[in-house]
Amino acid sequence: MAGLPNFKRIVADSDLDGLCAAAVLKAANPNAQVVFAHAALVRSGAMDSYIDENTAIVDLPFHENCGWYIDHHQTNRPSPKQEEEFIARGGVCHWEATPSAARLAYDLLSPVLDLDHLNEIMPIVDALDSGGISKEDFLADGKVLQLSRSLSLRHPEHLQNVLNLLSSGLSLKDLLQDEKISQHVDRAKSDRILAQKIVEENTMIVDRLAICRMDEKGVRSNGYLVTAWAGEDADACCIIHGYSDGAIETPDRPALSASFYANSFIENGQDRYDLSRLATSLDPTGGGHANACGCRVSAAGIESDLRHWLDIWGNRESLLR
Ligand SMILES: [Mn+2]
Repeated sequence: MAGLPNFKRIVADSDLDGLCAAAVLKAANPNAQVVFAHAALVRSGAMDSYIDENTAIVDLPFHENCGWYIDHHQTNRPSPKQEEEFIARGGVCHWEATPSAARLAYDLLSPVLDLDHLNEIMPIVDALDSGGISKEDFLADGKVLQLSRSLSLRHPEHLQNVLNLLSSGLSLKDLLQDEKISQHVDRAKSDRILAQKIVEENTMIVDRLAICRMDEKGVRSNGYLVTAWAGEDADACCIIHGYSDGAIETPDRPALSASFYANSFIENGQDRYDLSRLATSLDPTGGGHANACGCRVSAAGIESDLRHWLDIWGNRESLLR
């Protein structure tokens, strides 16, 4: 790999984007160990012992101790000073505003590596990670959307299985026919039916913001499920997940968190407001993309945080433009 850094370990986000980015890197170095995480775990320091100069970090917040940083989230981008210091001590930084981190990794490695088996999944990863899924495709809930929802730190063996199959050159079609994979894909399909019901029963629209309370429920939803339900009546949604007695280290009982998503199903819905200002207004470790981001719920609690976010939202034309 001329010009690209060596790495022995990959720390990647545990969604379809992070997994595909890790599959690209692992195709270049099949012996690399892949550790899946999520943004809050990196920001809390819980991943520190996995991160050194031989670690590539993809689709996650910047960490100065890694050797290779690959990401596309606006709020994760190291400052010019951070980047300078990082490079001075031998780090390699690839930050680009690509639709997905997997796309960035693919663009970096496809000149030196045969990645043709990923050609079919890449456009779907891009669309899923940047709000580019059409309402029609979302409602059709195809196998790749189901696969993407099946990926979670709650099922680490499934993450490693999909990763190994993808990085070893299996086509998307063959991957989806694998029996073990199918079981997880089917689980994601039926989970969505349950999540849909919870969204319908626990979402209210306040001032064109759809607020969905999935806390204490053990079910998760992405933004698409809520914005599809809200239709033309909301510009964005806020989803509360987790448990009041949860912790970020326990995937089965996560801490309370809020996710903000623009309504990508309405015209110009994607780039109307910078929602990351909501995600960082109470939690300095919050962030992500302007149209998809998240943060922890503060010690003040859900009701208090929601009032704060709704105050900002009420002034969105001046504060979030
Ligand atoms: Mn991503």
